Amino acid sequence: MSNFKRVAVIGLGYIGLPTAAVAASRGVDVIGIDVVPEVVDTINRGEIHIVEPDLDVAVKSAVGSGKLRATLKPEPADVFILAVPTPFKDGYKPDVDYVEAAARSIAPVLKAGDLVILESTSPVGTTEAICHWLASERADLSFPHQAGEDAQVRVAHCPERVLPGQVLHELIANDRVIGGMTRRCAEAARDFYKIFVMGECILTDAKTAEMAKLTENTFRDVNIAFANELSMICDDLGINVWELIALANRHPRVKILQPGCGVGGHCIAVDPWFIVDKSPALARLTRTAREVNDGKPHHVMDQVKAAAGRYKAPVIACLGLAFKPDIDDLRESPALEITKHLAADGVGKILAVEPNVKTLPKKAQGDFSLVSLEEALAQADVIVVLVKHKPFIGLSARIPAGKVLIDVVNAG
Ligand code: SAJ
Repeated sequence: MSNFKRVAVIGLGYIGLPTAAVAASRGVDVIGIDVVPEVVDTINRGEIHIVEPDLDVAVKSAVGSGKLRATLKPEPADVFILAVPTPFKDGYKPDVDYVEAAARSIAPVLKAGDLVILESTSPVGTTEAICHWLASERADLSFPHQAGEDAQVRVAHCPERVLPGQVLHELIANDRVIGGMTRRCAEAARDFYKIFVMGECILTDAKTAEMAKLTENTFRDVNIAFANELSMICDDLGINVWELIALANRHPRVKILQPGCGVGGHCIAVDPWFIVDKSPALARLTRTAREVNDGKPHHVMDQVKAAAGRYKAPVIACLGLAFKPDIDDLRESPALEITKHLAADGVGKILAVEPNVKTLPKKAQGDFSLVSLEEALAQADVIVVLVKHKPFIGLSARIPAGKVLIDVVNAG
């Protein structure tokens, strides 16, 4: 190991914090940098501010051993990992402002020999933009876009690919795509990841690595869109989409994904827009898939409204608010949006059930109440299963006669 004695991780969120903790567990001195004082304080107490299995133990031990320390201001290090959010702005334009701010924030402490790695999922060209931003701050140092292999600072992109809920395992086990601004930039980044990655590290250029990450999530989005489109066609034709998909998947070369109430989270519903933004005329399928998936919640709402119309003062139970099964993450959740909209549209009295959440954060609140599953089943006229959480599986047998069940996720 050890040209990499000190690592600075910029952005202590869902990716940065686990990465910092895992690197620290391998004996590297890690400084975690975040702009939010409460986040820094929480971590320095050995605690965490996000929900991810086993992360609490990893951070506690990393901080306890003195290998991980959080701070608000960048300090000198040998490797800098940028792991800040890349959301989109109005009009689905990628917002790389956090990346730019993070890059500029480390510029004052950079020195010859350092390695800068972008982990944030980013539009094609962002790694090169980082070189330009750094060069504009530090005319005394040379960067790969100017000096190629002779650059004093190396820059690479290594997109994170971990699945929320399995981050600590996937961080170590997954293969990594490493795109260097030059070959040696990629090799330096590989040497760093080899400290804790057991998967294979595959080297390429920065642009290809950027596009590879966007491609992975877009592949998922397009395939889920096909499943969602099928579900809407089947509703129209009176065909059971679950049976249909199970039958089609008996073909050795067919593997259709599962329809749902829409696509949520901060990755799959966002990243395809980065491709559309760069190549609007060519990315037709990618754009359409996004539109199909974003249209699915409206289809579900129409189904619920039609069912509720049969009752005078309908009570509707929405089962599941999280963005996918068996997690408590409510951000960018189509199930939550559907529940909020049904309540705001006055479709009836709305009850919500979310077994993974005790109280709703302010942002998630709406004109509905959070109740237990038993209460919801007893009170509601229309029961709509939006997320396939474990407690909802096999629910149809428990629905009292005379009530309508809309099972969007094949809870069964
Ligand atoms: N979904 C369906 N049908 C399916 C599969 C998923 O409707 O058959 C929905 C889910 O309910 C959810 C959304 O899609 O709303 C996304 O869920 P997910 O579990 O497919 O993925 P994410 O967003 O949690 O994580 C993805 C992962 N990417 C891929 O699997 C290609 C993860 O590896 C990435 O690291 C992560 O995005 C990221 O950070 O980009």
